[in-house]
Amino acid sequence: MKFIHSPLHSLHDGGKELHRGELVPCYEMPARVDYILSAIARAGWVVEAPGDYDDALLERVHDADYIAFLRGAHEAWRAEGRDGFMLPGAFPARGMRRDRVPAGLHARLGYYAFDAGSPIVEGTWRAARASAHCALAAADAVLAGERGAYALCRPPGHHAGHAMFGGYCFLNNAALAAQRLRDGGLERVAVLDVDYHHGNGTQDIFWERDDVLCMSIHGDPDTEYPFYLGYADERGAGAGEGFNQNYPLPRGTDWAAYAATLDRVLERLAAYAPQALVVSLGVDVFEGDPISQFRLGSDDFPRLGQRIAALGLPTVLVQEGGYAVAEIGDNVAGVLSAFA
Ligand code: Q9C
Ligand code: ZN
Repeated sequence: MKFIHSPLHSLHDGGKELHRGELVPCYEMPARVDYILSAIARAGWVVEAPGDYDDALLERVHDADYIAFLRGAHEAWRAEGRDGFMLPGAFPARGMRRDRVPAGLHARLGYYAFDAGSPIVEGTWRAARASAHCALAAADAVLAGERGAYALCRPPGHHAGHAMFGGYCFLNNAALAAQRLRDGGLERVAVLDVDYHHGNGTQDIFWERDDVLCMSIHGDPDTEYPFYLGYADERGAGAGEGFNQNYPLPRGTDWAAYAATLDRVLERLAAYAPQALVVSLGVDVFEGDPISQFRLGSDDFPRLGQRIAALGLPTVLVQEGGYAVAEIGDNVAGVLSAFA
């Protein structure tokens, strides 16, 4: 098993997010990685840095103009005489134009964002790029024959769509890993998203495709972020019909109820007979998570890992959410212990 991490993640720091009408320090903070690294070290596992990858690879999954926007956004912000974190304040809602990308910086910011909770700072692009490289390197390790590889990605990725950012995510690391596995010659890849929040970005990217099965178990979007996607009747379109599957669960779901759904999901996933698996590993399903509402205990994470590992598939695990910072390391290591 390989463990991939880049210290460049810490360049993405210092922002505030709009949370229930108030600007608060970001829940998605660099210290999350420190706790995960400590738990990895305690387990005796060794972390490696990813290699460098050409930006053109990001366009296997994302829109070229969107990538160019992310790359240049903060520099343009500073060129306008501003500094610090960028947050959008206006979005193209129903009835408004989404068929043209406006010219102005603030207009483009709102066009590509879907919330005001995902600030861009000076180092965001470099951190997001390094995070994507971790996922690509983990996919490469699995292509080279590793049974498992863990990408300690930060910022996370599963909310980032083909041409949109939000939910603390800018580049979709899990989607990039899945695409890398496809480009490496595997014909069928499955993505299993166990983060508390629906993986709307991954769904968006693979919506019309049958070569990447997307399954997500998450808090019911009727009350949980991202609210406007993640319902059970979203099943994909065209060739992708039936290859997107959502399993929303109510607030307060505990391990017993979660495991019953998980078993059903794993059975359907196995029936697809994928040649590799990508896990969007959010541990914000933890009972102590400050922004989430499931009730999994720390003892449940090894159980979660064991059930996924029992599929026996070559597996890339990609870090997504988890905001109970003091416990995040043990919870992640609990899942990984089933693979390592
Ligand atoms: N401040 C992940 O777990 N928060 N993202 C909604 C706005 C957004 C979570 C309230 C939560 C995003 C990767
Ligand atoms: Zn989450």
